Amino acid sequence: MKIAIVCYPTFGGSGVVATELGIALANRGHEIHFITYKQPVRLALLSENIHFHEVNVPEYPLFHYQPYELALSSKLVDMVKLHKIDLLHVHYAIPHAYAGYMAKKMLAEEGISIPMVTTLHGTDITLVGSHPFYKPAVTFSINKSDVVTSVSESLKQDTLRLFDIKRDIDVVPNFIDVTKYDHGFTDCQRSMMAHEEEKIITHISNFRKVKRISDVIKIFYEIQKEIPAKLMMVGEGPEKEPAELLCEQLGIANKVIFFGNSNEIEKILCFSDLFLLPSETESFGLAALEAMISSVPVISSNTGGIPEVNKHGVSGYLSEVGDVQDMSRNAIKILKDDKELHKFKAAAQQQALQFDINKIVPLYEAIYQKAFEMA
Ligand code: GMT
Repeated sequence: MKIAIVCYPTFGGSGVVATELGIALANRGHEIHFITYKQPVRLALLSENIHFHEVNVPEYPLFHYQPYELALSSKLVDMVKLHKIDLLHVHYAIPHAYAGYMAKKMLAEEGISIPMVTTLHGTDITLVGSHPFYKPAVTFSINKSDVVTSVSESLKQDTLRLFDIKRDIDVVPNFIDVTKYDHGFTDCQRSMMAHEEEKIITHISNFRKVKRISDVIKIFYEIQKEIPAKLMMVGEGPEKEPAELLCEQLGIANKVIFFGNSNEIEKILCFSDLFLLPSETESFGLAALEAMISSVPVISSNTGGIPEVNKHGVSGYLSEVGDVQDMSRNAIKILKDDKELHKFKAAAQQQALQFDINKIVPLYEAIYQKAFEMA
């Protein structure tokens, strides 16, 4: 099948999922065309089966806002015709589902019928999409997609609650390529990051408000009072600077390392002992899954789709959003006893195996078949 994948090419979870899905589909013999404004960060190599088409938005001084949706839908029309693409799979409703639907209608005018699958990822529904300024367009493009998937049952319920949806939504969870985390390297170079007696705590995100970055720092502050530890902060975003300031105010700046964005997530997780994800809301929590497959237990909030991934008392612990004290207590409980830590590490990896890419990608292939029947 020839599939066009539309996504954000940056470090966000939706772009990561779209890219990994495209690579996996290409390995299964499909021809994949990524259509976005930059080559996706997790797409290292193009190949016979993996193509990238850049969407250019020419600057025009009259426009206060450059019309990306227009450029994207035009590019989709051109690429579908040029490469005889069979199906559009758009990730993140805004503005991709809207632009995809316009492309579909333009192609229909020329007698070309193409099914469109929309995958909802989270903030496109829970934060941005439900804003009154976007809501009618998001509702419309969800209702007009041939098949809609959401990355968790929780996100499906949020979508049905927040929008006037007149159709089914299929749940297809995020997934993990187990082989990527099956390290060829046995030495995680832990000693470069921490002394032997220190535990390594990690947080990875795009440092947006929704991630409650100050909770991450406060939880670590409590942990390091009882257990020698270092905190690895991976990612970039608006909350990074305030977080650095908070570390200085709390006198722990020498114990916290800010990495910025990284393409070496597997290596960082390889030497981590515990992962913190205290988000306000999280449709799935791909970062938690990446930690778990690396045998890193997760201390998280009990919100959105996280409980579908992180099992309380098994792969980590869940607490109410903002309950820093409970999260700190749970973290210390896991970290202070090596036997307990090992038990949680093994269980975290076991739980993550449920989301093995080889189980999930066939679900998307079945979704594509369904889209052809619906179109
Ligand atoms: O805020 C992020 O984590 C980025 C965001 C995105 O769309 O790029 O991630 C969302 O999609 C991921 C992949 O499906 C999910 O695993 C994340 O939980 C979700 N983020 C939120 O819901 C906040």
